[in-house]
Amino acid sequence: MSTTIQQTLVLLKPDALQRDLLGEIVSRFERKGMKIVAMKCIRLDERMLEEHYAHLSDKPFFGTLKQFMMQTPVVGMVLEGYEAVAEVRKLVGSTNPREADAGTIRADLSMNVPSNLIHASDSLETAQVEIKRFFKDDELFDYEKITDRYHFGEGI
Ligand code: DAT
Ligand code: MG
Repeated sequence: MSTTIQQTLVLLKPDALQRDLLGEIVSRFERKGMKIVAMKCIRLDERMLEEHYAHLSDKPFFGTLKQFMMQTPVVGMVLEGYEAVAEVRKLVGSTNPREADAGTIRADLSMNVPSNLIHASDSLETAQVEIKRFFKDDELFDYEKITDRYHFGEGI
């Protein structure tokens, strides 16, 4: 089976910051073995959110969602690893935390939308667009982790 190294975008939402869960969430990705290739605080504005959540612009909760996302800065991260897009979504869990599988970030640590702690890109195409939306090329770092050497051949 062939696997590919991918990058994906994560945003730690204002509820993660307010509830002091930034470290807990980052730690889950570190323990999983994902590589953090970018990380910074971002103050989202209306324009960025209208682009980022364009697929929800006709929903009745769109205004509330934007207000929620602007309450505090968010923490943006780019994570890298084998099949990173799907792997990160798996660790994050379903949109509604009460329907998410136990063991996921949303199920373990949250109760409701929109305060489900974290955004993660939902496909490789989306990830590429979202990384560019929030990070400049020179904010992404290429480096070797010792664990990179544990993968041989195809890296299954
Ligand atoms: P996801 O974040 O799992 O990719 P999404 O892209 O469908 O889910 O929605 C983006 C965010 O919008 C979601 O994380 C929380 C919020 N949201 C979605 N459905 C909602 C609803 N019915 N009421 C309030 N907020 C909602
Ligand atoms: Mg989404």
